[in-house]
Amino acid sequence: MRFPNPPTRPGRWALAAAALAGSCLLSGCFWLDGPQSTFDPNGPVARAQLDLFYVTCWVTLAIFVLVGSTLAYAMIRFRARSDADTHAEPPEQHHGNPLVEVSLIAASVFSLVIIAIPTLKGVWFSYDVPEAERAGAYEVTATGYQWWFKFDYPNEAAQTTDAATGKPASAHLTTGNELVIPAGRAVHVSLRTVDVIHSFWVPKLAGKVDMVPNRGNSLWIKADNPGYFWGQCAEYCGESHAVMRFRVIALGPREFNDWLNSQMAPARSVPAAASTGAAIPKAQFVAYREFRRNEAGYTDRFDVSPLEAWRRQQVPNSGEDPALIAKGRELFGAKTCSSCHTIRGVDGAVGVQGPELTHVGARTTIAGGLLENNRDELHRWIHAPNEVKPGNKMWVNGYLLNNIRLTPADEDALIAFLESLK
Ligand code: HEC
Ligand SMILES: [Cu+2]
Repeated sequence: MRFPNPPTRPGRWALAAAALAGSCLLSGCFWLDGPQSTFDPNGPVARAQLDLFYVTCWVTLAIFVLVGSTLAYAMIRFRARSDADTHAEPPEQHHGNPLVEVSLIAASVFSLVIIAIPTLKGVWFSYDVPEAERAGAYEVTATGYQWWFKFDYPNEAAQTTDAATGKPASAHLTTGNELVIPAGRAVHVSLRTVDVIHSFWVPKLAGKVDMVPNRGNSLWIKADNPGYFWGQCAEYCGESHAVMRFRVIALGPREFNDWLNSQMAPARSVPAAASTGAAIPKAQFVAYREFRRNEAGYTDRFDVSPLEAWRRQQVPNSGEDPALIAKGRELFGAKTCSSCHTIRGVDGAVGVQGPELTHVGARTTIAGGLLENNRDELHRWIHAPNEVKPGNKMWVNGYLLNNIRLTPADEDALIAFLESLK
């Protein structure tokens, strides 16, 4: 039997392209500290998962090197060296070698066991807070909504007023889109959803766990140190899934307590006074730039040190205009914003369709972590939520259904009010 001529060798260009693609891939591996990188763990759960990843990686790398070098050896050693070789009869064929086969099976089983033991340990470890830390664990509940996260603190009371009687009452503390936790302490997070399946993922603290309707999943996280961590819904959940994000802010014990105390208080109320006029230059939004949908909005200042940005955000802004704020407070009811948003301490603002806004001014981001919480981005959001985040419920069930129309003056007032809610 004669063999046909071998196919032509891959061209030099193809080789060069493959080398280029390979080195691009490799160089990508050197930037491993991005805000959502799992290679830069900041807590024991994420670290355990990364260690497991490395075990798997090394075992498979060893297999790759073994198989790859055997293949390379066979290809080079037994290649056709001359035209006569190419057309020669194939050598005598063998079939089966019990020793080789049994040892290959044994080697595979061995590799799988090496991977399986730490995997099972890791599954157990990340499933629930370890026994030793359970007593001191902090409890929160995260609930997925299309397309934002609600965070409840079931053990923290928040001051509010009873809607029916107007008397002071208390509810548990609720926030949205930014989960503030104590650093250095295990936090047990119960996972819920009100609509479809979402997935809770803070890459630097722990792997993903799904939020499934009618199923009580949970996970635990622990931040080694105070820090600011990016989170993301990791299960496709509709139109704006890609921008369904959140933040986790871990604080030292004292700072965490201060934060809790300020959150429990009802919304900050700025005493009514005559307009200072100077606060907001009126034509501020005339030259408003166009954004593409889903385009994140952050200033450079924010990115450099988000935890510092978070701290700056806790303090009331200078140059507030009390009259403008008072007008915004009124518009919040008049424009039906209050039917979807709770602001403890503001009459009638008891809605629960949207994130709780009692202290929204003290958050660093809005709209599910898509936009930095500043005047421009607040404007961008309340001016045309649909242009920012397609299909979001504030637009569909609010602006469209309630026919909400805001004049530039309304927007100024609402923004001043929202920014005052520290
Ligand atoms: C139909 C219910 C509804 C109405 C009415 C409504 N909102 Fe919202 N709002 C939402 C929802 C839902 C979100 C979360 C959207 C998302 O991120 O996907 C939201 C988000 C927000 C946010 C960002 C909060 C955060 O932490 O991300 C602000 C600020 C806000 N709304 C202000 C307003 C104002 C001001 C009005 C009135 C002009 C208003 N909303 C009317 C439902 C509503
Ligand atoms: Cu989601």
